[in-house]
This record gives sequence, structure tokens and C-alpha cells, in this order.
Amino acid sequence: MICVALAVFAYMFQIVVTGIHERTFIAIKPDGVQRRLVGEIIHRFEQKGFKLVGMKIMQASEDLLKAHYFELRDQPFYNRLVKYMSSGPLVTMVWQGLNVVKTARAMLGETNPADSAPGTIRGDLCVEVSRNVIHGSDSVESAIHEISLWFRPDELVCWNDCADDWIYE
Ligand code: D4T
Repeated sequence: MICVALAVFAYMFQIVVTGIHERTFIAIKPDGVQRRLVGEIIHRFEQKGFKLVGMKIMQASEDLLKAHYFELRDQPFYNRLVKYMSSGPLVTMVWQGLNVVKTARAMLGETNPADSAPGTIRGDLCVEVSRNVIHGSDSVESAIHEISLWFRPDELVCWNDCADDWIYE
């Protein structure tokens, strides 16, 4: 428990000192996978300058999704959401970069695609809230929690990005 607390503290400290190590959890939902939007979505994050440090295709269990959506357990759409999210493969990813949590949410658009501006992923690629193609962590704390829920530490890769000097001053 103390080790986990120290690891979280060290990670938070690193984020505050050098924000380029911030990480977020992104999941392309079953509709995004079925509609062949995986490449388009990865392309947007790569073009922005963020670094991919983890990725897998997987079919999530209802238990994992219930843990992920725990805060929504009293919402009327919760059961449908869990069933739908476990109905087909997801592509889960961890992206890293300066302010990546907040910037990724802006790139995603609003939860309801109808409220999402053109140019955002949901504004461009989907129409209905229950088929909004992608999930992104909504805070640095949620990102840390969600990454630990969906990825083992050895599934994340630290690599030297030769483009860093052209993306950061
Ligand atoms: P996710 O978590 O998928 O990135 O969505 P958001 O963070 O943008 O929004 P959320 O947690 O409020 O919703 C989670 C998930 O539930 C679906 N949903 C949402 C739905 O099917 N019907 C609804 O009325 C709402 C509000 C879509 C996203």
C-alpha cells in the first residue's frame, strides 16, 4: 500500500515538474472498431504530437467495465452501456505528452456527438451519445486509475522519441 502511494506520488511529482510525461487512457469503443475508425483516431493523436506508450485490442469483461464505469452505476443507461461495451472488441491505448488529458478531451469533443464541434473526433465521426466511438480520461487522477485498471505496468513502453525536440522547446 505504501509502495503504491509512493509510486503515485512520484508519478504526480514527475507530471508537475515535466508535464510532458502526463499520460491518458483512451479506448476506441466497439462502434469505432467495427466502423474501421482505429487508424483515423490513432492518426489524429500521432499528428498532434502525442506519444503512444501502450496499445492492445481486447474484449473487455463486464466486471472490468463495471469497475471502469463505477461512478455511473446509478445512471439509467448504465446496464445498456456495460452490455454494449462488452459486446465486441475495444482498442485501448495510453498516450503521453504535455497536457495530454485535457487536450485529448478537447480532441474527443463533447460526450454527446450532437454537441461536439466539427473537427473533433465525435463531431466528425459519430451522431449518437450511446455510440460515441471513443473514451478518454477526464482528469489526471482518473487517467492514473484507468491506466492501472486496463494495463499492467509491463504493457507500457518507455521509448525515446526522436521527434521530441521538434515538438517541445
Ligand atoms: P466516456 O466515459 O465514454 O468517455 O464518456 P464521457 O466521459 O464523455 O461521458 P460519461 O462518463 O458521462 O458517459 C459515459 C458513457 O455513457 C454513454 N452515455 C452517456 C449513454 O449511453 N447515454 C447517455 O445519456 C450518456 C450521458 C456515453 C458515454
